[in-house]
Amino acid sequence: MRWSMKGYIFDLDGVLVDTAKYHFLAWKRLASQLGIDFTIEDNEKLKGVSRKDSFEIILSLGGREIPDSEKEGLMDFKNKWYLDYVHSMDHSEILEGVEDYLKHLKEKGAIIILGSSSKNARLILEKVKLINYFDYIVDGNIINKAKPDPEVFLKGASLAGINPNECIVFEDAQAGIDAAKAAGMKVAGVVHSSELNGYDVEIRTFKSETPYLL
Ligand code: B16
Ligand code: MG
Repeated sequence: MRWSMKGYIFDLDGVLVDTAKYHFLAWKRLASQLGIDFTIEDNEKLKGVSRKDSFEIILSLGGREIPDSEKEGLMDFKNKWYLDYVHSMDHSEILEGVEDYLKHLKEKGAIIILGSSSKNARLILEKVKLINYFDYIVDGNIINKAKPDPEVFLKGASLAGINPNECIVFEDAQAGIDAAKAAGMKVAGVVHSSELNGYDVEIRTFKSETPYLL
C-alpha cells in the first residue's frame, strides 16, 4: 500500500521519545504520597491522556476523592518531578529510526506536524534536538479538548492549511488513534506492547522500512 500524504502528524510520548517511563515514575511518587498503589500496568491507561484526566484515573484506581482546590497543586508537584527527568534528556532518547524518517519526510517536502497532549512537548523536542523538523506544533497548551477528541489533529491540519484526509497520524495510544480516526485521518499505529485497534497500518519501529512506503 502506498499513500502520498501532504501532512505527517506525530504524537510525541511513545512515538518520538519514550517519556512514558518518566511520567510513570513521577505519577508513582505522587500516588505513593496519597497512599495509592500505582503499577506499570496501570500506567498504560494514562498513555495519550491529558495530565488532568491522568490524575483522575489514578484517584479512581485508589478510590480516593480530593477537593478540586488541591488538585492543581498536586499536579504541579508531579510535573516538577517529571521535568527533573526531562531536563536530563538528550538526543540519545529519540526512538529508533525516528530521525532518519523525519529527514526522509523533509526531503520529500512533506509537512511535519506535532500533535501531542503534553504541555511539555516543546521543551522535550528542544532537549532531544528534533524541534527544527517540525513545521507546526500543536500541544496541550493550545487545545481545549484532550484526545480522544480530534481537536489536536484537526488544529494541526488547519494550521498547515490542508484537509484532514491529506494527513496521516502516528500514534501509540488508543485515545490518540480514536482521535485521529474521528478527525478523518489515516492512522499508523505505533505498537509497543499494549493492544491497539482501529489503525490503518502497523509500525513496530521506525527503523523498519514500513514508513518509507507512506
Ligand atoms: P504533560 P502524547 C501525553 O503525550 C502522554 O502520553 C500522557 O501520558 C500525558 O499525561 C500527556 O501527554 C500530558 O502530558 O503532563 O506533559 O502535559 O502521547 O499526547 O504526546
Ligand atoms: Mg503517545
